[in-house]
Amino acid sequence: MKKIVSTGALLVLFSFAGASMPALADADDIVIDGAWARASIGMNRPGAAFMTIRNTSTEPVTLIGLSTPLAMMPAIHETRTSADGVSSMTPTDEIAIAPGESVALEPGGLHAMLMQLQEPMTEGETFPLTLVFEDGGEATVEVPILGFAARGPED
Ligand SMILES: [Cu+2]
Repeated sequence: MKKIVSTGALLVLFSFAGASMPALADADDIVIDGAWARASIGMNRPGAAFMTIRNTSTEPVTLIGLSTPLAMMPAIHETRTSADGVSSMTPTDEIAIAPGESVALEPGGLHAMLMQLQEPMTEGETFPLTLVFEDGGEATVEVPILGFAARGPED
């Protein structure tokens, strides 16, 4: 996991000012495990990324968005399969994660949909994906791109 955003200095300022500001969710509170994505066939179809997001803080956090230089329109989606076996994807505006809990983004469920790819997703490469939280905190993970047929993260 790569820590890019740190709000530590900011928090010190707030505490000196005596503001009763809750701690921002940041790379220290959010642990991202097992991130992976599948290689794409060209750029016309969206890609998808998967991971487990763990909230190690004592406050609930809410994931509200994604950003990555790889895709113009990244979004959180959920795949649902109806009783008659038809799967469909719907955008999910937010994912609340309770203190100490984790949420799995995995094939057939929640996933990071990467729409409008800016370049093909090539096996063996990685790309940064930033998770944006409701309180303004962010956590960035470097996502490895696995093969077309990958079904889970590499060990
Ligand atoms: Cu999707």
